[in-house]
Amino acid sequence: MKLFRQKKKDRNSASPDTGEAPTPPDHPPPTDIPEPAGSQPSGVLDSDEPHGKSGITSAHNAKETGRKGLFGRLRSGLKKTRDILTTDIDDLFLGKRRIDDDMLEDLEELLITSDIGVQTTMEMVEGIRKRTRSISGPEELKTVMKEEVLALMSDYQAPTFADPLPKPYVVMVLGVNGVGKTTTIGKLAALAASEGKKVLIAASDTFRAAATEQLTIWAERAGADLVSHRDGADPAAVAYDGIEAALSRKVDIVFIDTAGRLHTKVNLMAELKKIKRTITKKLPEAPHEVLLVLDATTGQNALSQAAMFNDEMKVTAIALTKLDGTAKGGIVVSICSQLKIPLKYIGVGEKIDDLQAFDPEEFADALFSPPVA
Ligand SMILES: Nc1nc2c(ncn2[C@@H]2O[C@H](COP(=O)(O)OP(=O)(O)OP(=O)(O)O)[C@@H](O)[C@H]2O)c(=O)[nH]1
Ligand SMILES: [Mg+2]
Repeated sequence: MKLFRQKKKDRNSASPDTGEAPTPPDHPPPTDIPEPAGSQPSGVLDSDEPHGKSGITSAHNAKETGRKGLFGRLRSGLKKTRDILTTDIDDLFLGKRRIDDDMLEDLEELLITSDIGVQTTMEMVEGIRKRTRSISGPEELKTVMKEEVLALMSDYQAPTFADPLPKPYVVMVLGVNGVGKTTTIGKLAALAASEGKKVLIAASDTFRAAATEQLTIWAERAGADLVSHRDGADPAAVAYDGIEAALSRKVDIVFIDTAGRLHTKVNLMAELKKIKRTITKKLPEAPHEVLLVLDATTGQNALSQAAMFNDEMKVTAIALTKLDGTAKGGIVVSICSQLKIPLKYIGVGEKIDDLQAFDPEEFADALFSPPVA
């Protein structure tokens, strides 16, 4: 299994049109970059994984240990969301044996609190309503909910492999400021490097002061080359130079970091398009992946960000960050069921190995599994 794969077909057609552009969350530029947990990333989901689906391969030997570790991190990251979906469901049944309308209403509220979203919640509750006869206690309800969640996420279709990948394989990374673009690039670069890929990062966020310094640290940590210009330089020129360097150095994968905010949204979109046009001049089929980074803690706002970027930039994949510690993990179900863009990666922490390939079954397991004794 490989980290970077191509899509089977273009599933990037429709996305909900929400009109107004969302306001980017304000966040101060990160000054303190968390230390990696180990000297090497430990991302592991290999061909022997139980679900046999998407996978991030690692050069590590301790596959099983790593897998358990990753699942554990996913599970603990989702604790707040799981508490809503499981503990609170136990409470719903207090003094009752059967599901009634009041209980379904309370359930709706719980699901919306977890940021599954109104539309997705309605679909899910409808599915549960049809099956109430077979539910006579909280555990059965959780089982049914897990099945409903999985059914809603079934739109997700793991991309198929195209080996060998085009070389260089160019991933342009987008998202509003503070969502975790640079961090995700650092994590992905480290994973790709651990698979033996030669990686180069182009520092095309020349807008925010210190963005290049932050990326330099991540590149060093990941063992990747970096192409950068001075602050305020033309981001498209940096990307162009990055592709040129990648071609001459025989690089396998290029990540292009971009700004999350310019003076206006119009400026930002114009700049992103210019970067795309410019790299196409050097490499006509690039970018091979337009990866949108979304922050799970922004909840439903993430969906409108996806619509906005997709309209302008034709997003081909999503990375969802900050699933650790949020009570809004239900957004994953919304993203999978409402967007026609594959959710490929999830971020479960700030460290270099806190990134996983998204697997719907594993996610549903982590969301509904009972506490470990
Ligand atoms: N808890 C948690 N924090 C994360 C995760 N991913 C990123 N962060 C943190 O989010 C903050 C912003 O991350 P950046 O990678 O700088 O975000 P960015 O999108 O590049 O931001 P701009 O360059 O300002 O647009 C940093 O403090 C990161 O450590 C994650 O999966 N979990
Ligand atoms: Mg950044």
